[in-house]
Amino acid sequence: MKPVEKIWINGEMVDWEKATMHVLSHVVHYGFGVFEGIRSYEQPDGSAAIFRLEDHIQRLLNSAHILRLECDWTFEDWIRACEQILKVNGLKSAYLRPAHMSGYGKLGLAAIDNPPVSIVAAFEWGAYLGEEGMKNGIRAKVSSFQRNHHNAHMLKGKVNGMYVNNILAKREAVDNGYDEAIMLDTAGYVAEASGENLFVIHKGKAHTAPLANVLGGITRDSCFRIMHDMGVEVVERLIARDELYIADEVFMCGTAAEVTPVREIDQREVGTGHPGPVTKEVQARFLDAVHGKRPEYAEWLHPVT
Ligand code: PPE
Repeated sequence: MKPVEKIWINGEMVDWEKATMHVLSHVVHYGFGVFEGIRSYEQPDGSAAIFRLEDHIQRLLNSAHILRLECDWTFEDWIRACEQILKVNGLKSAYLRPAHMSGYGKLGLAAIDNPPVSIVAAFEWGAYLGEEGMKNGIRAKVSSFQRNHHNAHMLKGKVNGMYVNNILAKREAVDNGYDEAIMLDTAGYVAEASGENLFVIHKGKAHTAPLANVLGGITRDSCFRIMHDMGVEVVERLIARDELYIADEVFMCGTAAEVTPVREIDQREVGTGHPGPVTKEVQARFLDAVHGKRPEYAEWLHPVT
């Protein structure tokens, strides 16, 4: 991570090196906090635009609501903080990381009124699963770690502590020479990847896990719209593990990973072993949309002026 000048903390712009919090902060011990991952992109006129900013901020507030983590910053405050963080740091194409976390005060699970720590950071972050993966597809492994049950972890929230589950899966995959982990839900159906939602293309139709046990990805939602515009039907349904093996195409999508093709799963080639036509078209349209080259998706871009 390449440091930039400032990080927004509780309404102040703080120097990157001084952006610290107490080691006894509640979130450090129990992961009680929520966060977002957002990307901004340089536009053809040289300005910056944030992709689906309002949807990300709404999800941040929803996540806090799920945890009953009080937040004094309004929707508008978060929007302004995201715009400001890009401006003060002179960033255009960046990854933004807002977070709202239970801070320092009391320890113990019962602590409820510790003052929260709210941050928005922004920094450069290239292709999450590698440039090569974006182009030729990645290799994925079905994880031995199950996706947490939706009644154990509240999966509609982007909750800090919940990500231990995802990190276990990711590390296992990387330790075994794969790029990414695919997690099954507690009933054994395909849920999502460690940091992405997943689409299976079979016989011209797209299939993805229903929302109940996955994060409601904003990129997932964007892919729905793109495929609808391409005339590709999208079905939300339970997907069995071996459907991944016989799929024509599989791709992952998320803010960090954007749209990344999957060329191999558990040592089985997916389709031809190369990114397929639907995946390539979704990826191309998505990348054009975020870079302001598709007027029909202009509403997704929040200009930073
Ligand atoms: N599922 C999970 C578990 C997930 O973490 C993400 C985003 C998604 C799906 C896709 O959601 P969306 O970004 O709204 O399309 N993962 C974030 C964290 C990555 C990280 O390593 O940190 C991200 O992509 O920003």
